[in-house]
Parts: sequence; C-alpha cells; structure tokens
Amino acid sequence: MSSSVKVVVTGAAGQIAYSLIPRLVDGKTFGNKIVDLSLVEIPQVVSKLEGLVMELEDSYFPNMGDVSYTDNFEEASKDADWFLLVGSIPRGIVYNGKKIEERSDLLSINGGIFVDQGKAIGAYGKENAKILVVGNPANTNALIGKDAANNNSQTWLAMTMLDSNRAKSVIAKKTNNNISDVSNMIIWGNHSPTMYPDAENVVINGELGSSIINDMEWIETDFIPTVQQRGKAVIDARGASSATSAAKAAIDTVIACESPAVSGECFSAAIASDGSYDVPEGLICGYPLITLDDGTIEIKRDISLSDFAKSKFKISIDELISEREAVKHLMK
Ligand code: NAX
Repeated sequence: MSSSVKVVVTGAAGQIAYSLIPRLVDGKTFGNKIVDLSLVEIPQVVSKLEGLVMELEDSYFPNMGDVSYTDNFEEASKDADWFLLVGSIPRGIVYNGKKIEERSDLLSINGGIFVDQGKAIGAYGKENAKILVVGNPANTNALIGKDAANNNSQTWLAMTMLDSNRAKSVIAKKTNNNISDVSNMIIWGNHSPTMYPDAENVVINGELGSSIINDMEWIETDFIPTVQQRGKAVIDARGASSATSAAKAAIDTVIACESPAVSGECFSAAIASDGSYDVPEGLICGYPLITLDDGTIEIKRDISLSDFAKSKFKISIDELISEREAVKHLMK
C-alpha cells in the first residue's frame, strides 16, 4: 500500500486554493502517496468548503485520501506533514471598522493570525513538518509563525516561486529560449517589490545569465522592474490577484521540497537566514535552496553576487529588517 501525507490548506475557499487543492491530490505533487486534506477557513465562510469537498469527490482523484474541513486550526493541524498557509487578510478590506491600506496594519493583523497558527503547528504538526506561507506579507508572516511554533524540527518557508517563475518567463523571451531551458532563477530578499531577481546567476541552457545576457541596462531598467511589478500588473489587468500561477508556484515549491536536488540546481523560496550572504540571522529571506536526500532544505552557499546584486539585495534585506521591527511586539 502507498504511504500517506497529511496536508493542511488555509484560505481554502479563496481563489488560489481553488486551483491549488486539486493539484495536491492529482498523483503528481506527492507521487503515489495518498493525500489526506484538512481544509481551513474562517467561521464566516467555512460552510462553503462543503461545495469544494463535493467537487473533489466528483473529480475522482485516485490519490485522494480523507478530506475534512474546519474553522478550528488546532484540530486541523494534528499530525500534519505539510501546511500551505494561503489564508490571510488582504489589503483594502475593512477590518474592525478600519480600511486596511498600510503595510504596517497588514503586518500587524496577519501577524496576529500567524502567532496562533504557528503555536498550533509547533504543538500539533508532525516533527519535520514543512510549512509554506503564501499569504502576504509572506516572509514576515513566516517569521512570526516560526517564532511562535518554537519547533526547530519543522521548516518554515515563504513563497517566492511565483516571482521566480515570472522571471524565468521573461528571461526565456529575452534570450529566445524555451522556458524549460531556464533554471536556478533566484529571488533574493522579500516577496515584495523590493525583491531582487538574479539575472546574472540564472542558468540558461547550462550557462550563466551573466555570460549570455550582456545587457545590464535591460536588466536594471526592464527585467528587474517587470518582475518586481508583475503582481500589480496582473491585478490591474485581471481585477484580481494572481491565482492559477500562484497555485502552480506553490505546487512547484512542494515538489522541489519533496525531491532531492539534482547536482548544481536550486529553487527559490524564503527560509530563516543562518547568516548566509550577510543576512541577519533569523530573517525569513529569499535564497537559492536545495533539498537534501533526507528531505532537509538547505541554503545553497556557493553563489557569487556582483556589487550590483549586493546593492539591490541590501534594499530588500533592509525592508525585511524594518518589517521585523514592525511586528516585534508579536514575537518572543
Ligand atoms: P482570497 O481572498 O481569494 O482568499 C483568501 C482566503 O483566506 C479567504 O477565503 C479568507 O476567508 C481566508 N482566510 C483569511 N484569514 C484566514 C485564517 N485566519 N484562516 C484561514 N483562512 C483565512 O485570496 P487569494 O487570492 O487566494 O490570495 C491569498 C493570499 O495569497 C493573499 O494574501 C495574497 O496576497 C497572497 N499571494 C501571495 C503570493 C506569493 O507569491 N507569496 C502571490 C499570490 C497572492 O498575491
């Protein structure tokens, strides 16, 4: 019999989750494991999940195990192997009578959610569980959650794979290559418009971007702003934030964490800094990552950063430091 994996998804009635959840049970993301799903929503919308569960049943996914839904995160967390924390309060909504416009308000409100979820994950999630934070501000939400979880066997990540995928697509077009010829697209720093997508260390058909692109002006004035602002461009065009591409990116991240890295390759996500690349310890920072044979996720430490790259990366590190400052009242 196949082994099983239990996956918790928050924000399960939201638009990203609608694309994400079916792919968790399609037999590709977790190979031939049976996938038990625990779907979590806030009390006001949790009943909508009954419809999603019906659709999952009607889809006849051979790898789908038990599916449950709840507004009780602690209950959902019990013995979970994976947590996909998609749910969060978006900018622009009215919360407790106040319109949430400022990043600092967003940080505080969502931070509060991640304190409780972090505690539950640390106490009830499996040892060695992996947690991917998608809900924004993703890096700092993960920082708060990890701090509250206080369980060093578990690995907290914040999603930058969507930024990485967007950047690969731009590089493929610029260099007239297929997107599958582009790998190791590192997103350094924060999942925010300060992120630094690294066109010098990207690998195109086995060669470094720095030896192929030879157009620093394009990198600085076109490539970097395009990737940094792509989320906003999608919102402007679609009237809603990225959903299908965000779900695909979450799946790509899970697959990268579940499969030991091919030599030399890396993937993008934010993880707690151990001081690598001069990032203050503990910040959840976008890095090049590799998955080891035993499932441990490590920072790839042999990437060389140009002075240009270091100056751009520093802007994002400084932003992460100021976000940490803004939520320090939520941390131990
Ligand atoms: P939706 O508003 O469609 O869905 C969010 C869902 O989360 C809602 O159903 C809401 O009820 C639920 N929720 C809120 N608080 C919750 C809690 N405490 N527990 C459980 N559920 C809760 O948003 P959607 O488009 O799905 O986006 C979700 C999050 O992803 C947003 O924060 C968004 O900013 C973020 N994104 C992050 C990306 C990344 O690359 N890291 C890219 C895409 C996206 O912008």
